Amino acid sequence: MVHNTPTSVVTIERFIIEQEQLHAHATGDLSGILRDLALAAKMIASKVRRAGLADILGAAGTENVQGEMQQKLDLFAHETIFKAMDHGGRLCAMASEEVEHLIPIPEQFKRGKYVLLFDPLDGSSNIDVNVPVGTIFSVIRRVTKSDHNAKGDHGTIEDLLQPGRKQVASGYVVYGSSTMFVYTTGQGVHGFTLDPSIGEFLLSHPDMKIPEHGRYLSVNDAYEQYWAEPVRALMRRYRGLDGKREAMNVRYIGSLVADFHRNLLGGGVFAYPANEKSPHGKLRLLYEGNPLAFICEQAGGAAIDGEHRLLDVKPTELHQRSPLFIGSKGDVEIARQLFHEAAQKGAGHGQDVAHRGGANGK
Ligand code: P6P
Repeated sequence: MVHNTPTSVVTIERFIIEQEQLHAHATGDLSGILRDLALAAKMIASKVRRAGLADILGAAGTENVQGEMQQKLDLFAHETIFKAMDHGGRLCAMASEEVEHLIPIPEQFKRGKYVLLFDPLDGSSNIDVNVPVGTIFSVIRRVTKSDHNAKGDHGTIEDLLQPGRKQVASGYVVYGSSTMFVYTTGQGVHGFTLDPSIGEFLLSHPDMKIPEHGRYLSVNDAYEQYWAEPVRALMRRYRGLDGKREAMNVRYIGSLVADFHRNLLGGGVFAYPANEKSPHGKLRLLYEGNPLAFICEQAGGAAIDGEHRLLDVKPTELHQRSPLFIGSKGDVEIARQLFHEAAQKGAGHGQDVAHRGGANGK
């Protein structure tokens, strides 16, 4: 007997089209960007999967091959995304963790109404120990006008330096035990798992939500000696040492996308505070913090740089760093309140640097 059950197989292409149809005025440009990013993700995944083989093959010259391979992988991921995105006529500029300045759309291609900012392969130093790595991306509508050129005018740094709340889409790819593509366009967060046997991302995690309070604390406490006292107090709270919260399990693998993804599913907080050695924190606002913050808020979580919502920070530099506390809303709120109380008492907490200006790419 044939069971005419509806196909449970929803590819990312089908899902993107169905989401687009929810918006009467959608032109299909944003859908095209997401589809092209999914293609780039598949190409990067196939290379990342074989990185280990290069290590084995390069056993004689492990260091050289591995070093070149890592560099190649970072640059391969950058080139793959650039070449997947430069000709679609939907972008007017790009920015990448791998490139110091704004990346223009090549002259021969039409320019469009969006900008793309991305970290092509975050955590690539983890590849040689087989720890999951990730790609992170952010899409924002241009603010500069474009009607002086048949192909559309080039985007400017002004189009890139917008607060995270202006994002129209963001997402990440985690190259882990499976490859997942997770994104939002402001209508919830949806996760797709790559089925290598057919080369398609299939909907596996519709409408992802992060628990209000979480199990996991992800922080590198090797920096404890460099943290301001309020940060130390916060970590004592998360560890249940002040009796005001049940202790969280510490899970930290030093790969932002992998740590964030686990906390999105299981609940918890990822924290990379500013410290004496990194007074602006380590993570980049525009193509690491902001895209994950958009995802997190859409999943019911929160993201701050200290006392303030991360998505409200007005960027001043393309590669500026920001402190980051991101995850379960209730747990991030603990951090915000604690920093606010410290600020009220006049005790420095060293976070919120971007709000005081002077945040720089250094
Ligand atoms: P630390 C990887 O190098 C990375 O950029 C992120 O993926 C990760 O969260 C962070 O740095 C780890 O930094 O200082 O704890 O080694």
